[in-house]
Amino acid sequence: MSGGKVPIQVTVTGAAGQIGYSLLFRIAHGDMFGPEQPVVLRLLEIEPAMKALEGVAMELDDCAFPLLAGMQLTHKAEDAFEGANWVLLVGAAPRKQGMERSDLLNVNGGIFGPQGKAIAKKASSDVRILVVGNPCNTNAYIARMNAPEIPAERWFAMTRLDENRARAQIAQKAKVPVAAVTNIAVWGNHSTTQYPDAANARIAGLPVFEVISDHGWLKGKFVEIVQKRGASVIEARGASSAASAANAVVDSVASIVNPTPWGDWHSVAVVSHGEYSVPEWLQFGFPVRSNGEQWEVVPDLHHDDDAWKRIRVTTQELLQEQEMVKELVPS
Ligand code: NAX
Repeated sequence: MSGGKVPIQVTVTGAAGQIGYSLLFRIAHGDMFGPEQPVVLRLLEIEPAMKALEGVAMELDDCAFPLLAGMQLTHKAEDAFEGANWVLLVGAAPRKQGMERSDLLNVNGGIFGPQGKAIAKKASSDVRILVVGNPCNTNAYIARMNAPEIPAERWFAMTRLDENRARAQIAQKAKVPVAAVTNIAVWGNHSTTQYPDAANARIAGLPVFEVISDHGWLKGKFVEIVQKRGASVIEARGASSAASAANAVVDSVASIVNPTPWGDWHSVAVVSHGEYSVPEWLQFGFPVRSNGEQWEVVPDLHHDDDAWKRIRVTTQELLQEQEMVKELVPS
């Protein structure tokens, strides 16, 4: 039971979408902030989707979740962000046929710039934001740059689904339980240039390369499977990853607000302060550990030449994206 705790105000955008349909129920059940912590869900949708959102809210009511202390449904961004402690930016414009990456970036920039401003104006002074809507690294960069009042360290973009995908692949290859696989870092962009790093990962405390003898697989096929997993799910399911994405949102936030188990780390894209020679201000996927209040990029991990090459490729892609949206970012 909630034990008289003040509810956490959680804003979710794109709340009537497919990720929302899994995510809201997980949050209201207590999976994100724990079984003692009540939450208020502040749900933002575009106007045409409000009726669908009302249906989702009816289902949330019908779950009678003890931790769900209230819901607010709106199509007005400023109302949705009012007093928010956590903002989960899931809603985004989908990529349509024939759309270039630059078109997608510009359409979404039109959403994330104003949302950044509205968060800065309305959210709680301790607000933290996780961007899920794609292209999530650059959308986070756009929103963050439009909200200079909010410390840059409070902005996150989601690479956790990639981490979880990598964990499952390594566990299956090594024939061990997923819980034995730790220290997975996903470097760079949440895109097909991302670098899921098996070289620094561990199985029951041992380097993955000592446990899995097929190093060709670890350096080649494994990376490709993780990079293209989203497309494989679409091909099989006819729709993009939703429940697994919602699960990764829950994991991402829980890993930021709780101390990281000793020696481990998790993947999330954060503002670069030049770690591993990544240009400053990019929203870059790094291995991160948290003490529950603050986080840091895990320092001093070793990379071989191949890994550095991959990290440079994904960095280059993010720099190109940044260049494509420069008009959407105040100078
Ligand atoms: P859906 O298209 O099912 O839902 C998106 C919802 O956002 C829709 O209901 C739409 O009405 C709403 N929306 C659009 N513009 C909005 C705005 N300005 N304000 C509020 N709501 C708005 O997509 P879904 O499958 O839920 O995916 C959502 C986003 O997550 C997409 O951009 C998708 O690409 C991205 N993903 C990111 C992942 C990651 O790992 N970072 C993985 C999963 C997913 O692909």
